[in-house]
Amino acid sequence: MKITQIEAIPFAIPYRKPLRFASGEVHVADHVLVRVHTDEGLVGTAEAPPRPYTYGETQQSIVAVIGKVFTPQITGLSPLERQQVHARLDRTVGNPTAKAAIDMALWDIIGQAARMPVSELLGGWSDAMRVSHMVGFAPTQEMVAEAERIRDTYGITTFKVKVGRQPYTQDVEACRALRAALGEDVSLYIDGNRGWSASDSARALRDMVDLNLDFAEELCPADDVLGRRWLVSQSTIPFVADESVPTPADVTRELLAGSATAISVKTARTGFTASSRVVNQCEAMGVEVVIGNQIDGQIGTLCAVAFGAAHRATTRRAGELSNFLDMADDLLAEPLVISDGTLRVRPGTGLGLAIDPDKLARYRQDR
Ligand code: MUC
Ligand code: MG
Repeated sequence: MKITQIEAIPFAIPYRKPLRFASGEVHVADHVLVRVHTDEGLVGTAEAPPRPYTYGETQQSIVAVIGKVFTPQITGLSPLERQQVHARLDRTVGNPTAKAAIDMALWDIIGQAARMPVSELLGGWSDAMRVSHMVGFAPTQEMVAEAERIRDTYGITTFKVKVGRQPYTQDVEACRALRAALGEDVSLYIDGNRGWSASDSARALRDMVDLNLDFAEELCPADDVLGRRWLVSQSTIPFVADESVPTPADVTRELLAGSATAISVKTARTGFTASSRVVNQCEAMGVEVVIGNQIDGQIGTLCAVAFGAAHRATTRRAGELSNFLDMADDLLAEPLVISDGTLRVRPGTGLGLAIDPDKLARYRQDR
């Protein structure tokens, strides 16, 4: 079987409610649908979400690098020649979500060819994950109301609270109000998207010590090298690296440097192949992992749960799998459903992704 063509289709679906966080905000899911075609008629599907404030990619850059660079490099290879594929893609630096989408679409083809679910090929640990919901910036009472609505509607009991605003005390107040409203049985953790200085992060953690937070993620930039190590060395909870670890090598570097003590694994940026390496590295070093969300749509979320459910290490904590709930629509023919705080892997061969052609025609930006 040979790769014959890769489609990179830009589409745009508005958010009902924008997500705001310290490094940016999202109003429209302006993603790229990636479809890898083969000479045997199998088609693998995934999506790439441009996050310029995190990786520098844009919707146009993803379409361009796939069309002009990656397609000619891997056309003619078999989807099973994964080491060859990655050696060729890695001749180009950066472009993580474009590479990850191709990787996941190739796994979708491999699953279909083997007539096996990709999640079972990846590890087969379980068929579902508990879901963690991200609460973005808003006035405190709106953040509380949002978390209560998500808990009451979907049974979700783990929340990642976006922090990193100035002054830091408004985020402390929001976290305190969330803990008071939701009670002790709910899991809470925070993500600063590099918004605070190391010293404000230390003050905020001290002020929230009684809130029983599970994790603190990217409170200050890893590029504030010594400040970040100083902060992590005094944190009493695991300190998660997210945007500072876009590659497996970055994971090693940040852990060995003492700049992080846990890792966010995002299939949107490391696909399935490199995400497996990250999880293996972390397990070997005794470091906790969390399945993160790149503000994925339903296609990306289905990829994230297929990977997260497949591994023992990634099912220990709830995975961030609910950002799609805020989108006005999506491309999947059969929408994802979160119930009892859980999202199931889609049964069937490959990733079990079917695109609604009418929705794709409505939302695509290239016609
Ligand atoms: C997150 O965990 O940070 C926001 C920016 C980004 O790169 O990912 C999202 C969520
Ligand atoms: Mg993060």
